[in-house]
Order: sequence, then structure tokens, then C-alpha cells
Amino acid sequence: MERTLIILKPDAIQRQLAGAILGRFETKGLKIVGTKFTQIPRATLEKHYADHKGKPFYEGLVSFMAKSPVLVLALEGKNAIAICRKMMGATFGSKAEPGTIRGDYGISDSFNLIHGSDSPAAAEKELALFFQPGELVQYDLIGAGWIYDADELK
Ligand code: IDP
Ligand code: MG
Repeated sequence: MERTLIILKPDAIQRQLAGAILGRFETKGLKIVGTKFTQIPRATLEKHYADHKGKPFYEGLVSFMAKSPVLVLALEGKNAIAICRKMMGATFGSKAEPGTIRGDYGISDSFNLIHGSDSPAAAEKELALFFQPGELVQYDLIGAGWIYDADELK
């Protein structure tokens, strides 16, 4: 099982798409293990986007992400990181395939609704930035055996 960090960005909240987007992950079979509705402080965003510092879009990205509350999610599932990235689609809605979150809900070349960790190392770092260890909840979904195939979970 893997965990990944997802952020429903300010445009997703302001466009009231949080439920629709979270619903896609639940429907897929991913398990919610942490949530936080918060307006991310600039200092945290600077850490989160440290790899992009110096790029032309960096300042705009940080101020966009700080402009409104976001819904931060920790999701768990088998191959959760790659599966969530696939569900998100290409970076901008103008290019993302229909059927993906960005492809279905967005058209902008700067606002793109959602962040998702892009590797196990990034997921570990990002989950630690947004959640204290005790805030990620461990529990079983009663239907897990039907989501995956019970034999696979043994
Ligand atoms: P990703 O979110 O698909 O992994 P990255 O290339 O890692 O995309 O970029 C991180 C975030 O920075 C994007 O989700 C988007 O919000 C923003 N971003 C990336 N490239 C641009 C750009 O050219 N203009 C404006 N914002 C950008
Ligand atoms: Mg990225």
C-alpha cells in the first residue's frame, strides 16, 4: 500500500469542485487517510514548491496557492501515487485528456485544480509537510477485499 499527498487547489475550492474531485478518488477505491481544509501559509508553500524556485511561474504559483483555502488529502491504495497522477492528467486542462480530472474540469494554462505527489520520495516529504504522524488515520475499509481481491490483501 502507498500513500500520496493530494491538494485540491484554490480554483477547485472556489469553483466548488472539491466533492466531485474527491468522489472520483473514492469511486476508484482509494482510501481517505487524512484531510485538512486550510489556507496554506506562504512559508509552507515555499517548502512545498522548493524545486520550482527560480522558474518564471514560481511567484505566480505561490501567490495562487495562497489566495484561498485548499483541501489537503492523504490517500492510500495500491500504487496510489501513479494512479492518482494518471487520474489527474497532464499539467494543464488545455492539454489534459478528457476522462482525467484536469481534462474534464479545466481549460486554463495556469490554474489546474489539483496537486499530486509524483514519486514515493515526494509523497513521503509532502505528507510530512502537511500532516503530523498522528493525523494520518489507520483503519480498514470493510469493502477492501472486494476492491482489491481479498487474496491479494493477505
Ligand atoms: P504537475 O503539477 O503536473 O506535476 P509541475 O510541472 O510539477 O506540474 O508544476 C507544478 C505546478 O506549477 C503545476 O501544477 C502548476 O500549478 C504550476 N505550473 C507549472 N508550469 C507552469 C506554467 O508554465 N505556468 C503557470 N504555472 C505553472
Ligand atoms: Mg510536479
